[in-house]
Amino acid sequence: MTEMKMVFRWFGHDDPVPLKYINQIPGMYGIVSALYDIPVGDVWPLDKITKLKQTIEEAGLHLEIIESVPVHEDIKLGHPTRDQYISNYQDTIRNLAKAGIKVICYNFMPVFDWTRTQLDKQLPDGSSTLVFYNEQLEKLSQDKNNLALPGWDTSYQKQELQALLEAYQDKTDEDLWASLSYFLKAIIPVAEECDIKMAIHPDDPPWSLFDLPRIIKNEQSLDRLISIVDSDSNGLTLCSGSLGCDANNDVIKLVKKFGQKNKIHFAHMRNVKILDNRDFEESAHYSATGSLDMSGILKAYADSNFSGYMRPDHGRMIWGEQGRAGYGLYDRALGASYLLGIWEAFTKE
Ligand SMILES: [Mn+2]
Repeated sequence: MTEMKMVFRWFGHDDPVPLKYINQIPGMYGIVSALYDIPVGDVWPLDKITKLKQTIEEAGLHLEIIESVPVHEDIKLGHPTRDQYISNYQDTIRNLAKAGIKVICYNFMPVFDWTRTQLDKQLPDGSSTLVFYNEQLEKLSQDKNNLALPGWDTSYQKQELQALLEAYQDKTDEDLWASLSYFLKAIIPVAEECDIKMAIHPDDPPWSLFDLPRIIKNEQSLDRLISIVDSDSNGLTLCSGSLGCDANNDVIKLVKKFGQKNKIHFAHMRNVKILDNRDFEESAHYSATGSLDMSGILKAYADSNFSGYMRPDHGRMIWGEQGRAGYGLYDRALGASYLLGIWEAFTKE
């Protein structure tokens, strides 16, 4: 029986968390990372992928999974230029396979691939976390010409962002589905050939923002996604925190259903505290601190003999740690240990 592999997200040499510290977390199998200096849409060069893998292996960890290979906006918009970008994406898949990569996480969210309204909300215990408050969102989006979202302020030039938002103005959810379908029909056969599993990340949060179309948000959309191309290579990153901040999504049910079908290649484990009015706060992994039944979710994975990759998703900032919001060492390490402890209890022969 192959076993679940626990991995930790690492952002490369700029990441304040050293690889050797990650390797000291008990039970840590590997790293999930990406090449962060390649412009979106370009082919990832094999030598750079190999170098990243070497760096990680020298620290005693594996690199078998990538998060993410970003999808160029022209592909999502269905522009004629998409064919070149898709061809580049196919070459990136081939290069990643040559370096021994097994799973590629990606998403299909227009413009912003995650949205929070504050990244350092102080909790009563002195830790800080990422939150989504609709009252803050309204303030942030009052002036659509000056949209400045926490975490996105340096990703786009103002005019570039404006042009992009305009390009999506008349795009519907069905248009985005058509673009996703076109993309999958082109890349899944290549992924199959290379024995790579594609794993789409759900929208975060799983509803539309700023009138942008958003389509990967619930059970029906996951059903529709896997029906576009029937292949083991066309699968999911099941993010408990992204799907779980919509109380209508039953994460345990989703894991059971798509786990049985062998469609979940990557499990993101994160707890979230759902508040009124669709507000939410990211909480510690421990079930009682949020709204999700984390051991129930792990039980569903264990029952489906899950043998893919799992990572503790975001963590709070605790013990005075400074760093990348959501991606400190301490709280994610606690999360990994908590998850591995429950996993052992469910799976030990
Ligand atoms: Mn996630």
